[in-house]
Amino acid sequence: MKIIITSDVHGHLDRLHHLALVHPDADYYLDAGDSEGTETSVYPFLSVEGNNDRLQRFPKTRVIDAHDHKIYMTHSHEFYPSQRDDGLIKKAQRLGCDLVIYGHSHVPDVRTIHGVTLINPGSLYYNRDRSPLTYVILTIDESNVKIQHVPYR
Ligand SMILES: [Mn+2]
Repeated sequence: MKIIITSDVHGHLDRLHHLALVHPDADYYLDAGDSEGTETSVYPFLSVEGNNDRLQRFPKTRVIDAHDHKIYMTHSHEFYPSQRDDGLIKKAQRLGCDLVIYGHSHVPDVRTIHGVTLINPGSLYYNRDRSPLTYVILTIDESNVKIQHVPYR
């Protein structure tokens, strides 16, 4: 199973459409919010509501089944930065999810804490740590979860 993950596109919807063209074989296209688009204009991506999404109310969270894994996706702006990890992990555990996709920080991240893997793809608009624009290719097969941060362009 192949899943393309983006976040914080902030209106550059052409970049989402470009990634969908580059990866036509993905099973899911997931966006962690602040697309500033609409459900139609971000298609084929499924997005969640970020603090800058004003055109349309996206769902605040999504839970996606992926093989033997379960993904919890949220933009995460409701958490104070210092409490974000804890909050995301507790919510994921309550929902029975072992993978979390979050955005908002504009910093690429992947860490596993208490059996829950937190994934932030970074932003397709700008990354606060000045790293290149990034997205994630998540590959899930029988026994393996692979998380690759990929530079955009
Ligand atoms: Mn945000």
